[in-house]
Amino acid sequence: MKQFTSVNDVPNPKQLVESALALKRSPAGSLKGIGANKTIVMLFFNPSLRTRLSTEKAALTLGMSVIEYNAGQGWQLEFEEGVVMNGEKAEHIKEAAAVISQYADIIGIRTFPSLVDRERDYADFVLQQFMQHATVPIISLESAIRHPLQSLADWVTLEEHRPVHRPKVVLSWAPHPRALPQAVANSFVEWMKLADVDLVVTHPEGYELADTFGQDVNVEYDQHKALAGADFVYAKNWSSYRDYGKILNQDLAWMISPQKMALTNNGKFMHCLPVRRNVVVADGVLDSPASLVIEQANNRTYAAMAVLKAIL
Ligand code: AN0
Ligand code: CP
Repeated sequence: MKQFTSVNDVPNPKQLVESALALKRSPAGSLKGIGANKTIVMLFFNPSLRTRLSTEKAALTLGMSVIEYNAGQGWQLEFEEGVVMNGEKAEHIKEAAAVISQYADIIGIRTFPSLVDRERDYADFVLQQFMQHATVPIISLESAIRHPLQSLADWVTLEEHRPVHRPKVVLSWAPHPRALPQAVANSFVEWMKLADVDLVVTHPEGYELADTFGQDVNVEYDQHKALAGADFVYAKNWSSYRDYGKILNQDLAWMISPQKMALTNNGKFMHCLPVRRNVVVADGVLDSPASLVIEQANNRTYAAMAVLKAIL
């Protein structure tokens, strides 16, 4: 594997899931040789709890060195070609990416979308600029439009809880007070299309995903109908793609409640975290045995280990 920015970079996604599951079972201390004398530099343009800690833990477990940089607080980067740099931007991406490549064997980048400029966000502009100007492999730690490490961990979690029948997996939009990226939802459907599951997406009108992700996906606008018989309920808020970056609906009737979970086939609850309690999901669901959210976060480590190992 040459880089990890979407499922399209993965030669065999199912095999990567199995690799993560195998790494989870590996004896402590047996993996240090894999990343010996290799360094990952992780750039965070935005906050992170899970991605930051789980990827660091994964790298350390493989024997790598880890350098983290709060890029949002560093020199402001210029991305445009041929600019007279006499404004706020102190350094061009050309030098920055080339310099970081001197210190890193792998570069990880977290860069959220603007939610204002749809064209630039959906070109995954910042990630693409790093890919163009870096000389080492790039791992997405969540870009403007995708969160592949999350989706890989989600698939691993689904496999661990897979029923004997082909499972029904429902991705449900849920309310949120702030405008959030579509990245988690985009990636989840992109990966689930390749998993052995029946995927249904439910959301209010106006929250349709971009064609790249939403095409060939079964959408049910009635959340109750969608949840009927679900084996897994994956809740996530995202802002509108159509009315780009806008909040069109804050109706708490879309929150995942114990009553909604009662419509499912003894379904498990999933969310990538961080989650707003009693807005996205009720306490009664999050605190119940049906919730897999902590195991999902745990599996982020094994997902990251599988990806780092495949690239190394
Ligand atoms: C981010 C998002 O929705 O993409 C990160 C999730 C992993 N969530 C928030 O900003 C709350
Ligand atoms: N799920 C996830 O990526 O969480 P963080 O934003 O805390 O990294």
